[in-house]
Amino acid sequence: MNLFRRALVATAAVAALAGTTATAFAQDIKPRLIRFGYGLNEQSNQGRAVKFFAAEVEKASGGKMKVRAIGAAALGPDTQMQQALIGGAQEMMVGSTATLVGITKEMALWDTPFLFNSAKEADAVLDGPVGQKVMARLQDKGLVGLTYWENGFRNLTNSKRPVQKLEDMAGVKLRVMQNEVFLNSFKSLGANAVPLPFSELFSALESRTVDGQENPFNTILSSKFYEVQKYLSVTNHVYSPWIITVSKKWWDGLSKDEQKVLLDAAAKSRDFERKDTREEAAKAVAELKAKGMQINELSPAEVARMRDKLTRVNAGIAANVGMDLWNETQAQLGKLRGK
Ligand code: 2Q2
Repeated sequence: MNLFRRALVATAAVAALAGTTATAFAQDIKPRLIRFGYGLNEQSNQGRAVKFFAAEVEKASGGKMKVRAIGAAALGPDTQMQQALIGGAQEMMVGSTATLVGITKEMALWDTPFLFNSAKEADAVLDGPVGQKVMARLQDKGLVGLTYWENGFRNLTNSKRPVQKLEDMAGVKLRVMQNEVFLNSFKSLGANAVPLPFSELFSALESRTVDGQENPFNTILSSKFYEVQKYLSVTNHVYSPWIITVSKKWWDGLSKDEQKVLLDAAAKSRDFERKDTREEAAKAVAELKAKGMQINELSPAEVARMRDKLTRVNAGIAANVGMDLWNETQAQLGKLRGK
């Protein structure tokens, strides 16, 4: 074998070994810089999953598509990043579906109190026809949704008193996410609900501008809310998804191969993120206790009272998202529950 042939054989062997890289060469992929913003810090479940996504994109594109991950709301709170995506000034982000309600009203479906009884139900509905339909509605507004991640079941913290019964919520100044469903839900529980972007939450709690907030265990831990909140009540009052979105302006200029790289990486990141989040959540209560939080469960009777008050907002949500979507969701949940 001459030197040239030997080199060729060696190259082919390397290419075969690095399967993904070899295909990337044959694909229609240009060098791309993707500014990917998110609101939590790098050490959070959100930060870890963005990092995973970035690595997948680089690998699958043979290093041509680079994701610059920008966390801790350095590009602004969710609502600001959404506008940057719509205008084409930023390529991608991950954030709360709740902050998208002002853009796509169907997103309010996910804010329905006690909609899901388990993460398994959430996965089935979000990844199924209903979740995909809601996601598709973003396209008319200049956004492309790729996948849902788990933010998680939300629990209540505050610095005033342990919330053990409905009446304990009275007068608690509670930060809520910026939409009508959250505002109405917590007003109906008797709290003094104040909408605030997540990026302003820690300092609002620290300065006692607000007494409390609600978020999954993971976020209470990663955002160090335990430093400024004493009481945690395990309410699991709603399941929050996160959603990866892309600027449609930018997306439409990508080749099919480039879009596929992003879709595949998003699907992989979803599985990584949900697993990682669930593992962390399972250990979080013990950690939060160790950090000094006083944690209480609610009695089944109190959960029922809260549920009763909260589900009074359901009719309004159903009307807003549309009865067809609402009924389809309920039908799927009925099936999942074997009814
Ligand atoms: O309470 C919140 O706002 C959080 O649950 C969200 O995770 C937050 O808005 C993130 O979307 C920030 O990127």
